[in-house]
Amino acid sequence: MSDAQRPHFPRLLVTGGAGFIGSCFVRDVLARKDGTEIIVLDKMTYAGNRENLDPVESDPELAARFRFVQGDIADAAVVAPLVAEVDAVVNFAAESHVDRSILDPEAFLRTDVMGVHILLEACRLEKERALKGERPAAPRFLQVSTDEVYGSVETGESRETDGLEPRSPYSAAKAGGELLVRSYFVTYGMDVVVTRGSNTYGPYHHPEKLIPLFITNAIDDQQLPLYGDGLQRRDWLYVADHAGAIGHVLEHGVSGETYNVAGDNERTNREVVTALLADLGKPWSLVRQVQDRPGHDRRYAMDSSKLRALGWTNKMPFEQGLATTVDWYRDHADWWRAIKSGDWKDYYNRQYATRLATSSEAGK
Ligand code: NAD
Ligand code: TDX
Repeated sequence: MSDAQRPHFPRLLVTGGAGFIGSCFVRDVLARKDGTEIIVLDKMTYAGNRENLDPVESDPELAARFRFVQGDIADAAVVAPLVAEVDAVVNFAAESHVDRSILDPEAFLRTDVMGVHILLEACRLEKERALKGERPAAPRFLQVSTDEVYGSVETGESRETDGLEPRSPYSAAKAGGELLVRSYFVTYGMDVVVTRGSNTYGPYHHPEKLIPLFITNAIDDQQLPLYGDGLQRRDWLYVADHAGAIGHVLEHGVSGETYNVAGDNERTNREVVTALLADLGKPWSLVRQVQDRPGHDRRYAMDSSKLRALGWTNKMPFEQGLATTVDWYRDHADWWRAIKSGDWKDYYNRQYATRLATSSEAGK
């Protein structure tokens, strides 16, 4: 392997690595076979799923460079010794669902703000150890953030220098987390980078989010609860592209900088639903117009020329990525049926029972 191909950070702590995007990052980085070793720290909330890491754990070569630890990023006693072992921390761990943040905000503050604080403190301790010569360098810290911190963007595209105007408990907590990260760069001179990704979709996506919920409901001929007029706009980013961008920023990002990761696939929710129903061969009559999400952000859109200038490009066109995703859910019914059982029913009823009972035809 040439020096150019050798990773700068060969030992990684990946927090939230049993979730949707984190597990894709772990699978893809280990599959590069460049010698990188990964420890995953994951609390295994309802969103964590060990099966997402099966492709790693069932391959002896990949498994030899992988370790799984169940624990909370907000628990300093768990976090500190793990951070001491690695060259970089990539923080995917979060409560990540806007609707759950509206039902129950507190868990979001604990993980998305306090958890980030605990991780940063552990990195700061390691920086002090590096200064004393007890380790070669301080760890790099990469915070995985979101386009939602910009708030609803009616026109144009958000740039990294724009102000943050989060509007849900989820996005407010994520904004708090990344502002803390920035403060550790300014105050303690720590090596930190932040990514802000667009709405991500693809295989292993928990079925509480729009695309996997609607695909799996439609497979079972269940109703599809479309919030409000369905004309909200999102920019869709394929999960492997998002994970690749995070890897790129980890390797090449300038310390203290933030990078937008856009998919450049802006669609209304109606357009997304139309496309996935066509892929599934299911009728629009499944769609119900239901009560809107409170404070629903109308549109997200970002300019990611800063990341492109760093050498990253987005590969997956939306229609192709969506068709691949639909096929994956068709082929992996055991994976999502296991999630859509047990506690899922309580959540689903809390979120949708009244909405569906008072819904109307969505009209095409
Ligand atoms: P996810 O909900 O699928 O996974 C989150 C993972 O974090 C789960 O495995 C969960 O068990 C773990 N976790 C939660 N709390 C934890 C804690 N206190 N300690 C340790 N582990 C904990 O989320 P995702 O969609 O994969 O998102 C990953 C990250 O990317 C999040 O930070 C999210 O804010 C960000 N993001 C997501 C999207 C998206 O569209 N999904 C877009 C932009 C940014
Ligand atoms: O049942 C639904 N009906 C519906 O109309 C659901 C679950 C969603 N929607 C709408 C709301 C949004 O306009 O679909 C759009 C997408 O909703 P989500 O999948 O819940 O995603 P969003 O709220 O946009 O947030 C996502 O993208 C940014 C992720 O969940 C965040 O973690 C990420 O930061």
